[in-house]
Amino acid sequence: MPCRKQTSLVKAETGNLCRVILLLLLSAVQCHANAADLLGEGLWARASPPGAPNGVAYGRLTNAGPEALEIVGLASLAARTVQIHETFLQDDMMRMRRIDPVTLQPGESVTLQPGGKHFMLIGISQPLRGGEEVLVDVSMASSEVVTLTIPVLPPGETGPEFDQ
Ligand SMILES: [Cu+2]
Repeated sequence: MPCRKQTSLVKAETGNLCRVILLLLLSAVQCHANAADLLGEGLWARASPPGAPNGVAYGRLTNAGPEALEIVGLASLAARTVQIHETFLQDDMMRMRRIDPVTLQPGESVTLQPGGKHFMLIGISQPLRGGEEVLVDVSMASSEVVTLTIPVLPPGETGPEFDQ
């Protein structure tokens, strides 16, 4: 609710015009797309087999705020490149392709789960081990960044399933 807090501050400062304008500017920046409005649920990463070049992670991302959020970039110290992929069938082969940037309207979610969309951690710097965590920075078009903390599950374990 940071937008509402800013609005009430503006009202309290009506005696000082400069202050009001400054607060309005701050309020406009914060309300445009509050990074905290991106909610990650049921996040998990697969433990990677020895020697695997890439890792994969899942979970649900929801825009819990009042403005559209555009995810324009992903990054992690754990991998050279992070992308959001979808899986599709072509000529009887499962293939994947990059789908970010992704725009989420207010209340909209994107669900990443095995067999479908996923975070692709390309060029992992070391194997993803169960019990560890991967941090993924998600950049918005507003240039705000949300850091997702993604636990790595032990081999063979999977995270929660979501209805699509
Ligand atoms: Cu992929």
